[in-house]
Amino acid sequence: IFGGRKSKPGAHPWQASLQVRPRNSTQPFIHDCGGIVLNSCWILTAAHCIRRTFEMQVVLGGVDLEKHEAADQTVAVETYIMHENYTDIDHIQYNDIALLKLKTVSEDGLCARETRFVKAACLPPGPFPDGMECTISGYGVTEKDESGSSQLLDTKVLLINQNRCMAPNVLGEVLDDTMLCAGRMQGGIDTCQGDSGGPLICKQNDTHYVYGVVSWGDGCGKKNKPGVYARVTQFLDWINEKMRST
Ligand code: 4AZ
Repeated sequence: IFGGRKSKPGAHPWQASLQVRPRNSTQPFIHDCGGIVLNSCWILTAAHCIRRTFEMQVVLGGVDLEKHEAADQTVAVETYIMHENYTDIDHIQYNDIALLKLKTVSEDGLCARETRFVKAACLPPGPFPDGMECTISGYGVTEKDESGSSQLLDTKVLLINQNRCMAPNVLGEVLDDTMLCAGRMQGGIDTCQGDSGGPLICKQNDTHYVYGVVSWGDGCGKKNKPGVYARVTQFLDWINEKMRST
């Protein structure tokens, strides 16, 4: 996160750290991407975060990857479902969305336990207006640290009109309707590498909706280069169908 500040415990209870290690290894897991809690056993993330040859786990509840916190819940990933139409064309991510099914830890069929520090974000009921202020969070690269932040950081961004974002001096015609832009046109406030798969959350009537999934950008925090997010409202049927039938 560029232009962020340290998140308070429990401020983003849907935030996941998606961590990986080579299969059949005993190496420590390392943070690779963000994710978003949809319910006890399902995490929404970016398709480009799926590492087919790696073992994956998610860590929920904490705000510091280097500390063992009482609120931490570490849950293994059972399977992943990538969007069938996901493609990367010259680093532009189309249909950049995936689901992680977590392993059950108990006979009640639950995976993560809901607490004050671990909670689901809601799926959005429909589009939100351009200019709305929403929140990004993550452990990714910052303006001060190219290796990312062990502390969860957050900041506020604005939803940017699609046609404005498709202007030639902004991101251009490469955008499609599976994407949305959010950020600050003046620069300095943005997601970056390591935040991918994490949440763009918009609050309406005290409910927190996952409106975007951190996907890609032209660098980080640059003037006239807002961040690009998978547009969750385009994937509601896909998400509900996969969670229902898997
Ligand atoms: C990345 O490399 C990445 N500024 C994620 C988000 C943004 C840029 C790059 C948006 O995963």
